[in-house]
Amino acid sequence: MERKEIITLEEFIIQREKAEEGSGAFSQVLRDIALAARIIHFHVNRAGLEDILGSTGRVNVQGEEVQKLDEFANEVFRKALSRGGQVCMVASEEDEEPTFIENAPAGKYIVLYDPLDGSSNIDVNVPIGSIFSIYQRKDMMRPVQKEDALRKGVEQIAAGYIIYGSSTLLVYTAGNGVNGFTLDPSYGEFFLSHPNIQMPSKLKYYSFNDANFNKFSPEVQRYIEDLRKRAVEEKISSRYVGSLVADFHRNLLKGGLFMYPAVSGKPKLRLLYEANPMAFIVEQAGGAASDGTQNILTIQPQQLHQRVPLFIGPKDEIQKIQSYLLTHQTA
Ligand code: P6P
Repeated sequence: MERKEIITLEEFIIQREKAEEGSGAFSQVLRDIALAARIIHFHVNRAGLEDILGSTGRVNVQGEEVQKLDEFANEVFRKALSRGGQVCMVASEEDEEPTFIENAPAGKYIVLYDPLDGSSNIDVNVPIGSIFSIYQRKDMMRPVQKEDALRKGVEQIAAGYIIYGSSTLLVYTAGNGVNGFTLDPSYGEFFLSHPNIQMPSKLKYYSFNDANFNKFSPEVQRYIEDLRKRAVEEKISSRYVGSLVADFHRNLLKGGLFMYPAVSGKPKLRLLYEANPMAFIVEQAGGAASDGTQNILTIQPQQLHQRVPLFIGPKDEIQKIQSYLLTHQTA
């Protein structure tokens, strides 16, 4: 049997840096993220053992109860990205305002992240994840400012997530395909396990919170009713664990549609550090992402914590959804 080439994340990063004649600055940002992932992996896997479960009693900018692990993961990302000297500003789902990195005012990169998404699943052992989005600073001639984070998703230079599940996987794209790396905790090393991920074009799963059905727009309801009929003939199953990274990762590998439409007209998921990174990844894997009427990556953000409806999956399915919804301006 042909022996699979074993390549570490570090070797992969160096290969890509050489191929693209990079300076090494972007590679350092990826290393910083991989370090954060290893630290968070360790604590997520011990969460049940350490007195880290349960809430801090604090509430974050989204009005959600902050779990101790959320707060910890937020600190880990900020410290890891500060150490490398390449990142001048970070913005987190957990923080109202961005953080300007003192020791890297000349850093070329801006990183937006959700340090631990799906945190309501921490206590029940459902996979959770970290999501990140990387931009290059537009103007190096002036100090970086908050508005430099309000960029269209199409300007991302890289995006990825870490899923802390049956194993810990780091999946990312830098605009040249999507690759997945599995952490071997005994070595503390990520190994290339999912080269050049492509989303199957056939729908095997659909994922949405059915409890919200009566609060979706009539057009979304009509699409879902027709999808349910197709499910029988096309052998499509419903799968929804309430953790975006887990639901998205399964759909990316197996072929599935994830949707979080506006509920009573209100969208939930965040544009900058949930929808945009997943949209970049899915496009690189042959899929598509929309807010119901336009490509997620073309939306011009107005605020840091802006929310959008999200429909993400195989290209044909997203086009079908847009044909249902374009007759009505809200999704
Ligand atoms: P609901 C988790 O809080 C999250 O932001 C995503 O990870 C997940 O897809 C969604 O919200 C789940 O929301 O309303 O179905 O519990």
